Amino acid sequence: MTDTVRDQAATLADLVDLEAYPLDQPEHPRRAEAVAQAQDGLRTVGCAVIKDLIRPEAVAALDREIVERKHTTHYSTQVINPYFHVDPNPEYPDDHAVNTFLERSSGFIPGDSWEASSATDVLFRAPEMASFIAECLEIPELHCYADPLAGLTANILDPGQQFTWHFDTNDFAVTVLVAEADEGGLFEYVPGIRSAEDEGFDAIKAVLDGGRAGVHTLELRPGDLQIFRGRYSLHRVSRVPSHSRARHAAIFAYTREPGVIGRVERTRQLFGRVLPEHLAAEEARVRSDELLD
Ligand SMILES: O=C(O)CCC(=O)C(=O)O
Ligand SMILES: [Fe+2]
Repeated sequence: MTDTVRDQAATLADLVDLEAYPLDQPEHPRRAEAVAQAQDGLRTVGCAVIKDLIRPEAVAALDREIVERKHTTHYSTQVINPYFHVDPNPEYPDDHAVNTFLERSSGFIPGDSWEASSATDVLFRAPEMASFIAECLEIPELHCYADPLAGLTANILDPGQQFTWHFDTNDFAVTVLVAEADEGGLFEYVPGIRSAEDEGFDAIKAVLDGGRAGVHTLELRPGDLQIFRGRYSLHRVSRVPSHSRARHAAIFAYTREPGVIGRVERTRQLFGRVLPEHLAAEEARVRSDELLD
């Protein structure tokens, strides 16, 4: 099995525990049960965890792929507000959420580091994964995020690093924890702290200042799949202490519409470069809401 994953393109059956989660059988009751549980989590707290979806041998293969590509990680230490802005905004008071900046010191392995036959890419692009996740999110269909850098990534938190409180620009994110820290590196979130109509600045500020009201800490183990609505839920990965192992998470981005590409400025911030696709998409972009980012 390990050799299969390493030497030739893996199949869904090599990667996913199809016995427990028959993603390849749309009518199977065990799949329906997993979908129902995930829908419940997503409706109530904007988060679902599908425990042990990835087979243990496959988790090892995914981590090997991350370790092999770790030299391509774009690390950046920045002091950001929850909207990924780095500069103060004079329209708001100094003690406002918009003008509260915290350290983000993780790195991303970009999508173009994985070739099409890699286990990570096969898992990301499996149609059974996209349709399962779409059902969990109760949306008609999903497409792999077409961004060549941000579609498939790994989030790397080396010892000493943290990914501070922020919102995602995508409505939801899909994460597979691949290697956990010995300590820290915990995913924490505040469900629905803002909405498309309400910025929720006061509640956000309280969390940035260390308040714990509404904060959930997720129990996530390697091989678990997390589906998370990060557009409206403030979230972070807590600091990995300097004496711990690194934390590695594969992040799969899917979009409702095909052909979506990320913003130029954000791409440069996260990956240190942009591709021609990003510049072209910037021209054509249509905003979907009026939120700050
Ligand atoms: O590494 C994770 O679990 C998620 C990190 C995150 O929130 C992000 O990449 O936007
Ligand atoms: Fe995020």
